[in-house]
Amino acid sequence: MKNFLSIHDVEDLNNLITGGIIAKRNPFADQLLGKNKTIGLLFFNSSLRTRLSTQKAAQNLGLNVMMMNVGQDSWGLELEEGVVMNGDKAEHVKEAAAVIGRYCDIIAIRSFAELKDREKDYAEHIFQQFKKYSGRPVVNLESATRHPLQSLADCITIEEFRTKQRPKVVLTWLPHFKPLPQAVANSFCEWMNHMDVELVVTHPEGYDLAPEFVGKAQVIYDQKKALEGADFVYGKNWSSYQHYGQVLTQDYSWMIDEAKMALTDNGKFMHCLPVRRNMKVADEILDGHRSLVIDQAANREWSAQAVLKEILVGQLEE
Ligand code: AN0
Ligand code: CP
Repeated sequence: MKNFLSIHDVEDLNNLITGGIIAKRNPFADQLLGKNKTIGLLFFNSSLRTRLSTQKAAQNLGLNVMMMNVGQDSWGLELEEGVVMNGDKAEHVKEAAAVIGRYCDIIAIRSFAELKDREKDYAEHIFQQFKKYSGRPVVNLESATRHPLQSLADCITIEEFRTKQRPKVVLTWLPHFKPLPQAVANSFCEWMNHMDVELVVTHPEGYDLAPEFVGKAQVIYDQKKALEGADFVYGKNWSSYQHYGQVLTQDYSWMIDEAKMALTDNGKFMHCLPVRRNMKVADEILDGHRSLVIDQAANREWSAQAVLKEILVGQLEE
């Protein structure tokens, strides 16, 4: 593997999932693979899981880790090409990426959607710039449109907890008053489309995700109908894609509680975290036997380790 920006960089999904499960059983089997190499973790936005699990995975592989909150620890980065830099950004991404590329063997980046200009967000400009100007492999720690390390951890979790060959997986929109990106939902759909599952997506009208991510999933606007017989219920809020970045409704009747989960087939509840309790999901679910959210978060370490291992192996073969 060269870069890890989306599922399109994955050669064999089953191998990658197995790689995560093997890393979980024996975390230090490859502790010499990253020796004398350095990974840079660049955060343009907040993080708990991504930051700690990626650092841990890198350390398990023997990598040195450098971490930076871009714009807070460092200079603010200008991303537009050809502009007169007389604003608040002191450094251009062209120099910054090239310099970081000299210090690091792998560069991992978190940069959320701004939710103002859909075309701009969906072009994933900053990831392309870092790829181009650093000359190093780039790993997506959540971009404007995708969160592939989360999706891989979700695949590992479903693989571990499924009781059927072809489980029913329902992605449900949850209420929130703030506009959140579509990245986690997009990515989850994209990866589930490559798994042997029956995928259903449910949300209020106006919240349809981009068709290229929905793929062959069935879209049902009636949440209760969608939940019937589900084995896994994956909750996430996202803002509108059509009316880009807008909160069209804050319909709190979309919250997941035990009455909703009772419609499932002994279904498990999944969420990438962080989650707002009793607004998106009731305490009784998060504190009960149905919740897989901590197992999912734990699997972030193994998804990151599987991906970093493939990139390091790829560098050895160059
Ligand atoms: C982010 C999002 O929705 O994309 C990160 C999730 C992993 N969530 C929030 O901003 C609350
Ligand atoms: N799920 C996830 O990516 O969490 P953080 O935003 O805390 O990294």
